[in-house]
Amino acid sequence: MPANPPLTPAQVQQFEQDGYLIVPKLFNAEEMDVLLKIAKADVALASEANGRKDAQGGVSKLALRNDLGDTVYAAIVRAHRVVDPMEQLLGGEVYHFHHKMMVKEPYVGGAWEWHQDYGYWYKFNFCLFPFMASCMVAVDRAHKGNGCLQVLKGSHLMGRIEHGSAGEQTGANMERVTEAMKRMELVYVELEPGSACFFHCNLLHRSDQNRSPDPRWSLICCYNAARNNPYRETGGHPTYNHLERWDDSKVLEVGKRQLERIEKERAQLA
Ligand SMILES: O=C(O)CCC(=O)C(=O)O
Repeated sequence: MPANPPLTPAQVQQFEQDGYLIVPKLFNAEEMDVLLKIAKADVALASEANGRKDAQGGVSKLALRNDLGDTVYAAIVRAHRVVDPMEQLLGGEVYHFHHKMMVKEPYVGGAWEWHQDYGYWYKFNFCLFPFMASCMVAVDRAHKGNGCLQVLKGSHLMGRIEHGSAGEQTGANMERVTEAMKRMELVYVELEPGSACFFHCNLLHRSDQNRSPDPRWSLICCYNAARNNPYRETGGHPTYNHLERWDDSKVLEVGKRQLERIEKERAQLA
């Protein structure tokens, strides 16, 4: 598979200015189809996907993993087309911090409060610098109606804002967020399946409940710069570990193999 061209200087500049960059069609329809089939069949996903209730009773489910095995998730995390742009945007070698499948089911999928990822990664994961970013890959079409990601354009330039201490979903200091909202544009990151949004760890973001009949599944791959190794072991996300990169073609190759294994296991149980 021919390698994706590097990001252009204009794309890098856009990320630096806005705090995020959308890359359409980073993955193709067949790859997203395989990923979705695996995610749906994934027993581990069902047991790991814990629900987080939002203030209105909606439930945001996610399956978070710190490890990389012989799976389609790992093939995406390791793919040149994700890692290479990430290294361009973060200015050097990156390693895998974790990845998570975000599941917002029709009508019940929950909201996420305004936050910066670095609000948590600073506090709970002991990373000194905000040299961290995520790549959100839309598995289903993400739109305003099914609770797509919302970002405050340019808000990463504010630096880190205080966050509550009780874990995730405690959110960023709302006094700051309210002022930021008066000054910066709120953007609904609507994505077609396979398209991706790279976003900076200090970008303020949130999402609404899914009130639509459409599911909204997305895979978020998070990276830390190698030069930003946490200064303490956290028991949470990993410290620096060289990330082996795989050819982009591995997404389908590994994904199809995983799907075959799942189908074989199902047939044995039937
Ligand atoms: O999936 C979403 O809507 C939000 C996810 C998010 O905020 C996060 O993973 O930090």
